Amino acid sequence: PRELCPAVLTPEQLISRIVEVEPPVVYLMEEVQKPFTEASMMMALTRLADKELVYMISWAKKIPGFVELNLFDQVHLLECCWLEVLMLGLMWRSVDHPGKLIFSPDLILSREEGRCVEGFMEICDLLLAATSRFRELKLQQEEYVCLKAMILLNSNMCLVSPNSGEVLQSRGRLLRLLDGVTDALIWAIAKTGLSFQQQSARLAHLIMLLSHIRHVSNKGMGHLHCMTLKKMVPLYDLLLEMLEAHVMQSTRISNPA
Ligand code: AOE
Repeated sequence: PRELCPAVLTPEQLISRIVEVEPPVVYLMEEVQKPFTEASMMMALTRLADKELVYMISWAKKIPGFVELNLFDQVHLLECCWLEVLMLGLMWRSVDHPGKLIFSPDLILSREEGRCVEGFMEICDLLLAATSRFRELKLQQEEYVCLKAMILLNSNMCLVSPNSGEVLQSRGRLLRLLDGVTDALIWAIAKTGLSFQQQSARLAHLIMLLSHIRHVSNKGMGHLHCMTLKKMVPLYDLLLEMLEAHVMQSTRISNPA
């Protein structure tokens, strides 16, 4: 029946909806005593991520169509993509500040400051490299919000094998949502007044950056896992399990158990 279908939005309407539901910039709002120690920097980053994750959940729920997916898919998508989404947000905040990572307006780090956390500089360099690429491309806000929604909706594409009607139906809705966001991104790129050829190239460049972000996220998960084992990140058991699930996933191919 018609009333059960969400009204189909035009690309323009979809983008303005996604722009409207952007989460606010989060402040750490704590005195961070410098110079940082490994523990104090990890503590600050964890507190920040903690606040951002709360906003991320309500952001996802406001993406048109997301709450119509089955609950397991909603949870699984968020589990898969949270660090990628945080990282893309970080890149967007940092895009006009070459060489700096704007974790929050009150937590700005350069790669040099990353030296105090073991293994952090390597991740910083990957984050800074992707940020520079976005700067070169002059990423627009409308493109940014589409990419972020794509990360969310594309994050568990290959994981669950549909084995029931309900799962299959939710999967179909997910693919349609993803198509909607793709159309929105294409529309946003078309607005820039580039030639057809250049529009296609820009779409390809932006989407290729998503695989880089997935890569940095996998590296970051591994790093976070090491830090957690060193007791540098105060994590609840449940979060710890979630993190371990990620690390096992991304190492499964390289060292099969
Ligand atoms: C990137 C962006 C950002 O805004 C904040 C942070 C803070 C920490 C940073 C990370 C980042 C970049 C990569 C870093 C990492 C620390 C080490 C790593 C630098 O190299 C992230 C701190 C994260 C702490 C929380 C970890 C547990 C969260 C589990 C969440 C989960 O699995 N679920 C299901 C909740 C999903 C809710 C949406």
